[in-house]
Amino acid sequence: MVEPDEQDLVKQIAEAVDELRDAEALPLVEKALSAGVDADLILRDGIMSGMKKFGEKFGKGEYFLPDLLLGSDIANKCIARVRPHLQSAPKKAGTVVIGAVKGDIHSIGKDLVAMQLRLGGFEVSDLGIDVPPMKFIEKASETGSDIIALSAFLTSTIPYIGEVVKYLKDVGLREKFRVIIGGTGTSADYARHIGADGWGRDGVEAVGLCQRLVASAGKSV
Ligand code: B12
Repeated sequence: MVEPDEQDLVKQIAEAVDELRDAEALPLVEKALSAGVDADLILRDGIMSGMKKFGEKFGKGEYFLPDLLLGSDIANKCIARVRPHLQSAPKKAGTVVIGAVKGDIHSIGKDLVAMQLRLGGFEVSDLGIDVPPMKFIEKASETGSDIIALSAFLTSTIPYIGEVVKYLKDVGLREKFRVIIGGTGTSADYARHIGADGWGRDGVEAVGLCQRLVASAGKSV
């Protein structure tokens, strides 16, 4: 049960992130943590909700690139502050290599997915942004990963997801790793179309998807 005061604080965090109020967002997060508000709630209904709203404003032409950069910076600082307080799962659920595909520098959503997978008990190797297709395969082989998770946002970078699947086939490793995808502009249909094993809307879906894929390893999904 969330108290009205707590709900109000979380709403204020979402508004401060959305309205790019740099000086206020982090102190509000700290205030909420001190007041005992659940860190997962602060992340989901506060910071992430604010990020979603400023993303929509950019889409509508109400915000411009410098606003996005500032918003990302504010959100990242807030996320870093709540991260140690988030609930984490105790045992190893599987191993994932994640990154944003070649040419793509969108990191915020990918970082959130990586964080939620870690909280879900997965061991995650985060290759960062602008990752060439073979790098994913090399890292997955080196770490004996179960899953390769690809993040892409741009019309010009989404095709690199398909490149990873193609290279996996070329080097005879397609059956060894499951491939999941996500990011604005991708979809479950697109995942099927390029022969990936799944698509996730957000970090929560990514955790469920990875759990199912690890559980079904060796069987067709
Ligand atoms: C912030 C942002 C930026 C920031 C990124 C900062 C950073 N460090 O990440 C900056 C300013 C750098 C940027 C740059 C550009 N951007 Co931009 N950006 C955005 C914006 C507004 C929000 C993205 C975001 O962070 N959202 C918040 C997070 C929490 O959500 P998310 O990213 O969607 O991630 C969630 C899910 O997608 C999913 N997910 C993400 N990855 C994965 C991976 C897996 C495996 C799974 C399962 C799930 C998953 O889970 C995440 C967590 O919930 C989007 C608009 C949008 N609606 O997506 C445009 C958007 C993606 N950008 C766009 C564009 C055009 C650009 C630029 C080309 C602009 C320019 N003219 O320079 C450049 C390209 C840079 C490059 N080479 O990559 C377009 C893409 C259009 C297209 N079809 O190509 C968009 C859609 C905006 C628009 N409506 O026009 N951008």
